[in-house]
Amino acid sequence: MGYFRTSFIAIIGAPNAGKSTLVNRIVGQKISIVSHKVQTTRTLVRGIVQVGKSQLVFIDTPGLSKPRDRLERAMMHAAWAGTVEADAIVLLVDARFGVTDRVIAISTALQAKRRRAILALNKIDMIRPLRLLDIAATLNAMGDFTETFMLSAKTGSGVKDLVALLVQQAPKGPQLFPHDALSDMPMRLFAAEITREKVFLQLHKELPYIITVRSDRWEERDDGSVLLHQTILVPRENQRAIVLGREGRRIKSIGWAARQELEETFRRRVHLLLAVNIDNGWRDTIEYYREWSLNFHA
Ligand SMILES: Nc1nc2c(ncn2[C@@H]2O[C@H](COP(=O)(O)OP(=O)(O)OP(=O)(O)O)[C@@H](O)[C@H]2O)c(=O)[nH]1
Ligand SMILES: [Mg+2]
Repeated sequence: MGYFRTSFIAIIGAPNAGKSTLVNRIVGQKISIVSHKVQTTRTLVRGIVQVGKSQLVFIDTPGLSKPRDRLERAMMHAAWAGTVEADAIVLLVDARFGVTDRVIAISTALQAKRRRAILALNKIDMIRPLRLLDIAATLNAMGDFTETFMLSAKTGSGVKDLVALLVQQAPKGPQLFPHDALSDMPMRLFAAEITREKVFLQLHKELPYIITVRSDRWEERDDGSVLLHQTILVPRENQRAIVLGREGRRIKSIGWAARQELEETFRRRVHLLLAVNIDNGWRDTIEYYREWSLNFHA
C-alpha cells in the first residue's frame, strides 16, 4: 500500500528571513533558536515531521551573507552544503525588504549551481498583498523557481500549502528517523543553543556574535531533575563584566530565561549553573567547529 517517502528540504535565505521560525512552525515545536538579530543560526539544524507515510527532514541553515571571518565562512559553507544533501530547496525571502542585493545574489548562486528552488515570501502578515505580487513577479523573472508561496512563519498562514506540496513531491525512500523524532541535535548542544538564544535576545551590538555557550556537564539526578553546567565564553574581561551585569543581574536574567525554556523543552526540572569565562580564541578553535559539525577549513 504505497511506498514510504523521504525528503530532505533545505531552507535557505538571507539572515533574519525567518528560516528557523518556519522550521519550528512546521515541526510544531521549537528545535532551532530564533532572534530578531541576524545570524542567529550557526549550523545546520534538522527538523523532522512525518505526514502519513512521508517523512520530511527540514534543514535550517545559517543566513547567507558575505562571510567576514572563519566562523562566518564555515557557516556559509554549511548552508550551501545543506542544499547539496537536499532533495528540495526553499528560498525564503523577507517580503518586507523584497528583492534585495542579497536575495539576488542567492538566486544567482542557485542558478550557477543549477539548482531550482521553491520561492517562499515570508512575513506576509507585515505587508500589503499588491507589493507581494510585485516581488513574486520580479523574482520569478530573474530566477528559476518551480513554485511561489506566500506565507507567514509567525502566524502559520500559508505554511500548510507549502508542506502539502513537499509531501506530494517527496521521493521514494526509507524511513530514516523514528516517526515521532523532531530533531537530530544532541540534547547538550540544544541546551547550549537555548542559552545562546537568550544571549542574543538580551545582549546588544556585537556581544552575541563574540560569545559562545558550551554545555560542560549534564548530570541526571535521582529525583528526575537535571544538573546542567554551562559556560558562556567571552573574549575580554570588560565584556565579561557586561554579561554579568551590575550585581550579576544580567547573567541572572539570562539564566532565568534559559532555565524556563530548558524545563519546558526537556519536561523536567533543570538546575542551571552558568559561568562566564574569558576565552579569546574559541572562534579559531577547531573543537567548537567539530561540535557544531562545521568545517574549520571552509
Ligand atoms: N512578523 C513576522 N515576523 C517573523 C516571521 N517569521 C519570522 N519572523 C521574525 O523574524 C526574526 C528572524 O527570525 P529567524 O527565524 O531567527 O530568522 P532566520 O532566517 O532563521 O535568521 P538567521 O538564523 O539569523 O539567518 C524573528 O524576530 C522572528 O520572530 C513572520 O512570518 N512574520
Ligand atoms: Mg535561523
